[in-house]
Amino acid sequence: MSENIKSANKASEEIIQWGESHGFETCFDRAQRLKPCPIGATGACCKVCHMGPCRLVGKNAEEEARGVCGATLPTVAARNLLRMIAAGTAAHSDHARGMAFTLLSVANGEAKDFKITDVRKLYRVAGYLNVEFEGRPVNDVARDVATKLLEDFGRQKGEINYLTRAPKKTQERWKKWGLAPRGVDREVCEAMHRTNIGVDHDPDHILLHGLRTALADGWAGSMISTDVTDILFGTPMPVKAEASFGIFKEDEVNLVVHGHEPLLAEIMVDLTQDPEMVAYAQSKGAKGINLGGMCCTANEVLMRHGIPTAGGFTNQELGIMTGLVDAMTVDVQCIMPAIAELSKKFHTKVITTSEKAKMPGAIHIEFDEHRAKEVAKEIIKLAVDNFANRTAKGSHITEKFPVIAGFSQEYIEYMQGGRWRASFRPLNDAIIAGRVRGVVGLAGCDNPRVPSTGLHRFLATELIKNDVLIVSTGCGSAACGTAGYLTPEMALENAGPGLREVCEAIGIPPILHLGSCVDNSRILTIASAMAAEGGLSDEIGGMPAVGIAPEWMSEKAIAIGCYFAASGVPVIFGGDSPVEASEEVTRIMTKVWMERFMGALHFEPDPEKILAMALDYIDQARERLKLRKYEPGKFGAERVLMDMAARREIEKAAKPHLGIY
Ligand code: XCC
Repeated sequence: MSENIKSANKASEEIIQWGESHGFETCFDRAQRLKPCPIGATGACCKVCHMGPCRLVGKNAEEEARGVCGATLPTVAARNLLRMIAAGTAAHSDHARGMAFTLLSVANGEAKDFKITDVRKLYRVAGYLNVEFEGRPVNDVARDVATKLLEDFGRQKGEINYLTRAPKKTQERWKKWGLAPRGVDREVCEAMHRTNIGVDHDPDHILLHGLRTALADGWAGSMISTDVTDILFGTPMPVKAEASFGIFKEDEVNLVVHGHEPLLAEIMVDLTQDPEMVAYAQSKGAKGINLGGMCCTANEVLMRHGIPTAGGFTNQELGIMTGLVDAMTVDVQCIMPAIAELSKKFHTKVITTSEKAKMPGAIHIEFDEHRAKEVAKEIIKLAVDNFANRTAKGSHITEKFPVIAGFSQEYIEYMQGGRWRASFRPLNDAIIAGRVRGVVGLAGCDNPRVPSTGLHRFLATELIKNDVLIVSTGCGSAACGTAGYLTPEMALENAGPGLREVCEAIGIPPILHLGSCVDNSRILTIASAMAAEGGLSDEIGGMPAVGIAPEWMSEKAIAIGCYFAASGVPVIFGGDSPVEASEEVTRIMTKVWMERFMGALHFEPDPEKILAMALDYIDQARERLKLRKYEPGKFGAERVLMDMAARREIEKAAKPHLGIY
């Protein structure tokens, strides 16, 4: 048994310890054994050519160190960061490209198992793209929308479509500094070119292209993915679900969808309830088929259908160690290759489903949107057939928590004024009055190098105590969900009095689960809507808002952090800086970006300091906007508001389709 805690999540920790006592290795053990390379970790290693790798360390290293070609430490560190941004942008955007192609296939009648679910959203997006929609067949509109969105990937000149959704002033800043992305592929390609040996050597210039590339992620790739997924599968609205390992059922086939793409998972939602499939499961001795999720695929189907989640990134091996997972499908991103090996020690079948990603030791059943149901059936049958192979081996956990998820921009607008008066007025007013001190986006991965999910938990509770409303995504949401934080009751028990009052009045939890990591784009459009509503900043920059990714580990997180910084949001990442070796690069990301864009990217390993920095940024923004000074405890005792249960009843009566709430 280990002395030190590896996960802040009780259920996870229990499985980790069970695994240790049974000789199963996980990322937690490997993280302890493998110390990060001290040179690479700080951005001081250059391996872009074969005269190196050059390690820019040593007594007199600092900013004067040079590689064989003469590249300085700031150049090397900036290039390393730009390559991370490019990789993260490519990941989100390639996923988005797949979604846009699926929309096109649906419009052309070539993907018969999918349909356009949210026509209203399709029209909204058509409006952003200047696609005529009135009086036209839905599929024609969808075809034009998909075609226009696809242009954003390969466009050579001009600007990506959605930049105009940002406030004018934000757009002007981008224009002034040459940051308006042309097309996703062009920016990623240019990032790789510029960081190739002997091309761009000015750290500021390199990092400006980093921001341009990141903006292509946020305002094209990720935003396209969010919009198309909403069009195809519905724009999320609040839905009740459950989180943690207790979602697995002893007497049903447990099928887990893990990864990022929602297409296969969406088909599974219906098919696992299909009478033919259920009968098949029963014929094999199971009571039914229980679909669960992991990482961001989980978030996609949780947001739209209330499918339960077993948690985020560091829970994937632990899920297999419950011994209850009959099959786990994995597509792309954040899949640990370790699960294939581990699964062999249990009965779990790991199935890779993307043409882009295979894994030695896994079964490959390729998903194809043109025969989605057929592929899904094959996988479900494989899971069902494997049910009989379950043994008693495993760490069975029963703990689970209720979760309210499904907060889209559209729903947040609706809940603040109904369908015809949808707005952000109440939230802006609550911030102006000081009931809500500010807003924090709590996002990003969970990480085995800290007690996993622990920093998310600490910041979530402390921020809401300080009357800060949280919007969460990705594994940040999973961390909060598996801690039991995504419920309205969280506001009653833990939020500061001002925030609690607002949550009760509107009927929301103090932590709003906005979806998967590509859904960080929802935060961009929410911030833009708040700017348009008036009374706060008239651009994204200058809002009392901060982004935090306390346990980040993926290059995708870096791309996200940078598109928020370029859009005007100060961002604080946990852990040590991947460019720590260069003071100049650190200065550019913090001071220089702040002056130009009102955003910044900090790295701070101490969670108490992250909290203090975030509150300080919020209070500074309030002061600059000449808002009333935030006073803790000022609100909350004035009047009794309608209680949550009563509010939900009224909502339900007014909008029966929201009855799930
Ligand atoms: Fe991956 Fe999206 Fe990080 Fe989680 S938060 S570990 S990137 S799954 Ni995106």
